Amino acid sequence: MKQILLILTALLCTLSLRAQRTELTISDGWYFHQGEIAPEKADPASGAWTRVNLPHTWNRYDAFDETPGYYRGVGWYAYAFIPNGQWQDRRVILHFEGANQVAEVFVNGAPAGSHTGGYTAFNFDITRHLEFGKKNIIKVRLDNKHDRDIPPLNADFTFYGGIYRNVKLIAVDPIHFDLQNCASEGVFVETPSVDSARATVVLRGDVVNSGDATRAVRVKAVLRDRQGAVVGEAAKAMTLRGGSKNPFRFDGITIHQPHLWSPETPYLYTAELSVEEATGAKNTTDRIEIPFGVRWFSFSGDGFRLNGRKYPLKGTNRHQDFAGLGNALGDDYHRNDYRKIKSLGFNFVRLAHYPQAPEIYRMCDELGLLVWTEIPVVNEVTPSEAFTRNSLSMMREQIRQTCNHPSVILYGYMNEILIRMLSNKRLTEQQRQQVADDTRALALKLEALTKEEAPDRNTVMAIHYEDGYNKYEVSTIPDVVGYNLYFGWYYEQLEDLTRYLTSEHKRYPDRPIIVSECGADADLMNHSQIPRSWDYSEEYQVVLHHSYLKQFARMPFLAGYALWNFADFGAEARADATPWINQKGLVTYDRKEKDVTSLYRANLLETPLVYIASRNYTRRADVERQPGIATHTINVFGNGREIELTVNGKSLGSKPLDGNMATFSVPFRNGINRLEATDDRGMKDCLDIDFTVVPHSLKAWKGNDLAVNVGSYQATVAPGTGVIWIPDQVCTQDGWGRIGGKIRERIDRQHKVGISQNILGTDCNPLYQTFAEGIEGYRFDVADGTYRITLCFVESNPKSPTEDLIYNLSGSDTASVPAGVRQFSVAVNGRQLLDNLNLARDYGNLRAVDFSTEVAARNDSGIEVAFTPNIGKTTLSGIRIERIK
Ligand code: GCB
Repeated sequence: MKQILLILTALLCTLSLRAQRTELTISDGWYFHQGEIAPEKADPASGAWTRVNLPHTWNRYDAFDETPGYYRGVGWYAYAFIPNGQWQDRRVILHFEGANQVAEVFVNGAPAGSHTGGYTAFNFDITRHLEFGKKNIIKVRLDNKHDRDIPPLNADFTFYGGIYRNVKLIAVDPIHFDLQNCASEGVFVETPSVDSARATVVLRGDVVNSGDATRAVRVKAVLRDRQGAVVGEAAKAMTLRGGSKNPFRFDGITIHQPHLWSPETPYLYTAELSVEEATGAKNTTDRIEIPFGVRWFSFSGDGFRLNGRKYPLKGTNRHQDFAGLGNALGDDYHRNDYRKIKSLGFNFVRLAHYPQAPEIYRMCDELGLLVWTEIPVVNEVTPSEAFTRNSLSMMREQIRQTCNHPSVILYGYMNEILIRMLSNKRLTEQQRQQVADDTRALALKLEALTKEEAPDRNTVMAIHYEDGYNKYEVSTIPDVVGYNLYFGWYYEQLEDLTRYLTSEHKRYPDRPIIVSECGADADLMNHSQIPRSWDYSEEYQVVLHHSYLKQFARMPFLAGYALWNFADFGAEARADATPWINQKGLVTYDRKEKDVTSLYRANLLETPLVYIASRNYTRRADVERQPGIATHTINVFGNGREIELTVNGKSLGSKPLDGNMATFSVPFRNGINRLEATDDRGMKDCLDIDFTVVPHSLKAWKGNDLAVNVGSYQATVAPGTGVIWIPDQVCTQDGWGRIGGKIRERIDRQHKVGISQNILGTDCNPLYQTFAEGIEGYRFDVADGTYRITLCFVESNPKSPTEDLIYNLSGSDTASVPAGVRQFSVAVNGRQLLDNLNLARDYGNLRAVDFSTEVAARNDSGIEVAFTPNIGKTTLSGIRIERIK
């Protein structure tokens, strides 16, 4: 009897399980065709399609090649499958976690639905189109072309096209929780009142009966704690007519003495919701589990409070792409990022500038990271009905898809939305007012919608350093104002941060203020002993963040900060040290740590830490300052009080950690130098630095490779080869250096040296982006011997024709050389090496051009390179000598 009962129970369980939801991720073996597809090629097997796996973007490569722009247009996807025979009497939903940006979906040729917006999930009930027992084809026509009615219009990130997130088939009983409420979970968990004694939980949603017959059901909710113990329950009987959708709501389930969710204790309860048939076998027709958290928070002019205590938000922004993959990242990549963010000690993330993958919100709940999530309305709005409609629907989708997550506290709807208008000097005041009015009108609608949809969250927008937001009353609309501030980078000095924020706080004492962005670009190849803005060095990035962190600590009225950015990210229009990416990441595009990462560790973590910075610069070269010794600055980060540093066992003394950092001037000798840092608690770190000390007088030089980054005050370590191009210098007596010529210093972007453009034909932009123009000579007083000398050039004159134009020129005679282009000759030790070199004519603008030759230094001649101009000014970007014998 007992056995029969067991078998019966097992059977009932299987039956009821079979009746419940099945989710199947369908990522592999899709077909893809870039562009519109001709009718004769419509069959994915026609050969016009390639096989791809999802996540996929068609801009994986072209957003990173040397041709400006990337494909923005149509792409077709197809997926062939035989539907699971057990799904015959079920509803089948096709669910996309995200596809950029307009999707039209067809099943077996019939339209199944369309969706606008590249960053939120959407789904369609495809049941009626399915044919069981045979092959079915899903096709998706996706379009990422620029569209004035779809946000984002323009922004500093790449708008990759493709189905770049997961796609799922979901099979459910005809009686189920609504899956088509903006592709959300269809059930919403709210905690309208929480304190440490009790939490009130509200559950609401809709049950759908997509069958024909009327059915009687019971909707049940069970709340469980982490151990599985029941902490609340509710149930409701409902009669569902065929083809109807029926709302339910459980008010006032109370959890006593709740475990509060916070980044330190991310405690999650589970709400189990089920629909059961009220008659017959009482099958469970649908069942979902929603993790939820219990916490309360508030923003004021005095900062942020979580669960009743002041809680400064310490966070980072994060984009969703990765080197070599574009934005087509599997969930593991996302998980790795968020684990890393958490491990650095942050408690807050801003998902700039769009909603991100669902797995991310889940991770943030679980890891304990507070979240600001926003829709991609960036830089400007289009005053059209369609733009407004699209923005509102993105916000509605974002909220419904993410509001069950306790981690989410802020819904954002605009980033630097007046930047185009405020920076356009040609606009009249009337035109400006018009733009501001249009923007305000949209902001007010988004604000109202967000308040209606998510009354228990706060609204936010991020503005830039411009009083226009106050003047035109745009910043007065959201609950919280995020300030994207780049003092000491795009403008003014580092310390102006405090001046400005303090004055904003004085003007608007009730305004909750977050620093929503701050940062500096840095490339692992650039290293500077005199770090300054726009040098892309790891060292300046440290200077900036160090200063900001100290300043934040002195402004307790701030709700917090989110630095820009966790990782470098694709920004196709940029051409900095490494082109096509924004390099303000703490980690590189492929997630290597920059120095600054550990400054944050030291600042945020309580576990004792000592860290000698410059892990990416352990092979160095420089000129001696005293015989045999070159002096470089070394930063040590830590969270103790004091650091002692030794080099090769010799103490350089102790220094207090100021803002988690102590800076030492370290005398390096040729070869391996062992650095050891010890703090007042006995915590240690050590690092070996392999230093090549170049003697002042090259006669005594024992090395065999001396490479100089001409026109630059910083060192560049070439990626790949590791060649160290040391800073340039003016020629010294008995030494080496530049004769004549001028370094291009720009004063628009602070004090940047050189140009900010991509250089073709090299992976080492910084070598070519700096140069000496009008240079007369370069001298190395080396000992007699045979050397290889390499000269590096680039044509940087913006007036030079592009390559295409060049090939239209009639000939190479000087008469046809366009104005503004240079032509010069180069001789090495009296022998003419380059005769009338014309970079623009022969190689085009902004292309790296190297020449090398052997040169003999005899009878104390050293090596002397002479530049003679014929047209315009001479130029030189890099010079290198290698000893052959
Ligand atoms: C900003 C923008 C962000 C950019 C960043 C930068 O203010 O909001 O999208 O990437 O500056 O690096 O310039």
